[in-house]
Amino acid sequence: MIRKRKDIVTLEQFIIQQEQNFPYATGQLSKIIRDIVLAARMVNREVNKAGLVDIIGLTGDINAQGEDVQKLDIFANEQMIDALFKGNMVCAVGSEENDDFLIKEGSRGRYIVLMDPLDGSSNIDVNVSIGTIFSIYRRGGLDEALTKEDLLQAGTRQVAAGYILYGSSTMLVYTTGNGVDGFTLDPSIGEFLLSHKDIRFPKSCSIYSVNEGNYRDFFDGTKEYLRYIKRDMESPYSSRYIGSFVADFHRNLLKGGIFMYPGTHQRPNGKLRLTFEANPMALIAEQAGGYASDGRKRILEILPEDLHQRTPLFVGNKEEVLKLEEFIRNSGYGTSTENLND
Ligand code: P6P
Repeated sequence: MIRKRKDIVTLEQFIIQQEQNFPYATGQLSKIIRDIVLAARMVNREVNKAGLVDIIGLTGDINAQGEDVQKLDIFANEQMIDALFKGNMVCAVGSEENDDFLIKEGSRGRYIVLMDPLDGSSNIDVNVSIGTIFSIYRRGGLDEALTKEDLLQAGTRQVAAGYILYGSSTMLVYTTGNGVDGFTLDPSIGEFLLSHKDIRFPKSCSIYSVNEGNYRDFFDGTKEYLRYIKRDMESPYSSRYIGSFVADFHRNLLKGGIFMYPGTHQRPNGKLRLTFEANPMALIAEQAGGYASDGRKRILEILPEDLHQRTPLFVGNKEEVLKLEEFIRNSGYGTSTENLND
């Protein structure tokens, strides 16, 4: 069906409509979203031709996580930082690719952006979808120097969060606290068009996403939950795991599902980062009627101690995540005392 002109809403038009609906909005947040989208267009161009030019492959560097850094990681990180600081709205950026915060000296910008510039990058050279994840916070007073309390805020303090998925199509999904909306890039006109208005998790949860290769190392509660959802039943769950968080999360958001990156005996805090991955996706999940937990408590209420802090993550349909919490509660959460989220 050819969509009539009136049905086509660009991201720009949507932002203007939103600002009209919320008169108190200063438009600064929208400007940051635009800056992020500019960087995403540059990343998208390189991702789409990654197989053709010498931009795939490792730089030989190791990032703050001790992971090999792919060239597109660096490119995405640089594009995002450049667009955000040139936009003048942002005074500090925390990135999975940088050990510490990047502070724009003397900036009057009111906002702080935390991001994973290219999540799932280990999948780049096998052509699996990857993504950019971002969180936006507001700083405290403009006159005081930036403090640790400005830079490391609980997820409930996010004023916006979103991701760009570089997949079969390129999508932007974000929230400013008034629901979740999705935009698909039309490459023929270079515009992100509103394609998924007011996204909500489906009522039923039929998908679970977890790397079962780690099963033997899971804590009892996680194992018992997995046994529970695999029991004989009329409508069994499907197991879907891409190994690229943005792609797994996005599919579950649209089709209904629970994503799990549990803590294990080897890695009690799991693998995903609280600030760059768990918090933004937790806000999006809750805004879409879902929920995100570390297995015992709401992700958004965890006060980060460290920019690169990891957390166990269970996110998706609210009832499903609450059920998982019940299994963990009844079986006792891992024995580790190393969990930073205590
Ligand atoms: P594993 C990709 O490296 C990533 O950070 C996430 O995108 C993904 O969900 C996870 O790691 C996959 O980790 O240990 O299952 O390969």
